Amino acid sequence: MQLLMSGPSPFVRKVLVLLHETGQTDAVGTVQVTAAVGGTEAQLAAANPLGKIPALMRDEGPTLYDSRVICRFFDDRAGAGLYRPQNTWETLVLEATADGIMEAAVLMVYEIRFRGDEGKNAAWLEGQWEKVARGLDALNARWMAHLNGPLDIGQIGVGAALGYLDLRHEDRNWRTGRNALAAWYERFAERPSMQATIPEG
Ligand SMILES: N[C@@H](CCC(=O)N[C@@H](CS)C(=O)NCC(=O)O)C(=O)O
Repeated sequence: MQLLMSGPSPFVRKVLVLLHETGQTDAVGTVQVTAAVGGTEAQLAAANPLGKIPALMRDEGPTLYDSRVICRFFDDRAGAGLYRPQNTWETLVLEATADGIMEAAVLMVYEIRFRGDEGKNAAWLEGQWEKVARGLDALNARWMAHLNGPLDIGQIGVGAALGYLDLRHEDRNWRTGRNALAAWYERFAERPSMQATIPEG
């Protein structure tokens, strides 16, 4: 199997962390591709019509895309139980919250990349950051018991999202006023799976 990816993507990191946590890194090769709005590589466009990473080309069966689908596939493959069979809906909402934070944070990067500092729409950027901030507030206020429980895909998503904020939005100081979440991330970031997947670039 081949995972189409690019280093800094938080959605890719979710998959990579899950692969480490479930002992499946040897089952997958990685292919670096350019995933850019308006500049999608042909290989990626052929694998995923949406032109987004991650995409997983399998030896048998069609290509899988969207990190949620790929994570679920590898969880199932390993019988890892990272979707908490006893608490699936809560776990999926936590994963969706993490994904939403990533989406807004990635869109902010695209806005600046495409329009530049001169042309960027400040109100739109702030609107995206409000989504991030509200998501972080919810995590800090309501999700700490879940985050401190047994490892699951929701925690992996939150770890990838916070790592991306440190990489691309350090100036926003997401830790301020969110002590519980910040303390949780300090510990979570020490996991070997997180250390092995620190994004670059
Ligand atoms: N919902 C998707 C989002 C993936 C996504 O937005 N990936 C970004 C990179 S971080 C991408 O490929 N962007 C290129 C584009 O939108 O054309 C997932 O969970 O995999």
